[in-house]
Amino acid sequence: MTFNLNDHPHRRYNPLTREWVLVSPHRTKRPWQGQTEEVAREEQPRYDPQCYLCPGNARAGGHTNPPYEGTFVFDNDYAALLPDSPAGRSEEAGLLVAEGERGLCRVVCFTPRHDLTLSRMEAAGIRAVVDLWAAQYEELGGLPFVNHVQIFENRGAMMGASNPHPHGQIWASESVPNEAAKELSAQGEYFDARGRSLLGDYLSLELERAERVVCENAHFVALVPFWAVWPFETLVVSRRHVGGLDQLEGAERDALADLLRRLTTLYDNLFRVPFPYSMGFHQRPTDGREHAGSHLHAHFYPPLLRSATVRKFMVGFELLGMPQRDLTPEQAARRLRELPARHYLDEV
Ligand code: H2U
Ligand code: ZN
Repeated sequence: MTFNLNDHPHRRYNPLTREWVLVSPHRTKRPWQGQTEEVAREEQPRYDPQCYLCPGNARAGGHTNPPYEGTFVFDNDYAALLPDSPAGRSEEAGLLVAEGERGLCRVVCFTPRHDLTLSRMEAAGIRAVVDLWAAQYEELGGLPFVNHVQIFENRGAMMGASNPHPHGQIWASESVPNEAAKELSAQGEYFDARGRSLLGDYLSLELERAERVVCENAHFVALVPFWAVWPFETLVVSRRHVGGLDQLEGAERDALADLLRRLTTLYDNLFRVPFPYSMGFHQRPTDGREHAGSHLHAHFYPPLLRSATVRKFMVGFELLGMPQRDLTPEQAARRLRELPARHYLDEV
């Protein structure tokens, strides 16, 4: 028997995090009698008087949202990081180590419409969100104590989103968080050794092979990475090697908006439900250093596995050993790629 990736258990290397994922393609047909999930399918109203994100409504702590008409950003009323907390460090025997961490948390409303999602917004509306993300990255990253800006969206109750109103979060911190730090050091070492972007080279390979590409346009590509952990995980990569959203030209920002709309539409169409996920951007740190190897990208981590009711869990071997998947990244990419481009809710 000769080893092949479609039939035999193997592990795949993630050059961004330098970690491995176990792939067990022979196992996709196993039965499921465990927990099933409920994805909310009911239609939302355009305005919800109970929603703390809708225009004009009350939030926690006595704040009232303005009657905003486009995007809207505010300081998180329950921020995990605070700008004025004291600096400091404690250490005992190299085993009890702690450091003060300053920062800021914000909430971003994508649109005043309570009933929309990125997948169902107009391209111009998503472009406004891209512009806001870029401006926030610059503003927060420009603060002297902020060295990293994490922009993300939790979508769907299954992923911990507290509200269906289309929104995301931004956490700006003093230190570079673990996931970003791992990817940054791998990209930096690759760039120092070869003078090229790790993700740029990876993207060229994927475009040549095409089997893991989901959708693309003139400036961005969405693909299921060779080392994906989540069943329908994707990576969105800019064709041009830039370090952050702030460095994107107008046409590239439009292209990112287009790609986000198309990708999230494919996701919704997969099981014909508002597809839950956590997504977020990795950009260069804002510590004033160059970070020449850092290449702008977004990760989408969706939990659903084979239907709207069966999700992947990260337990057992995955918690104690390493992540594992059954469906191959190639199968996942093909399924997403072959879905209709039109959103299922817009069918006539
Ligand atoms: P999530 O849906 O991803 O949890 O984001 C919503 C955020 O909104 C959450 O972090 C904040 C929560 O702290 N929030 C406010 O800032 N004000 C409120 O009145 C309610 C929720
Ligand atoms: Zn709302």
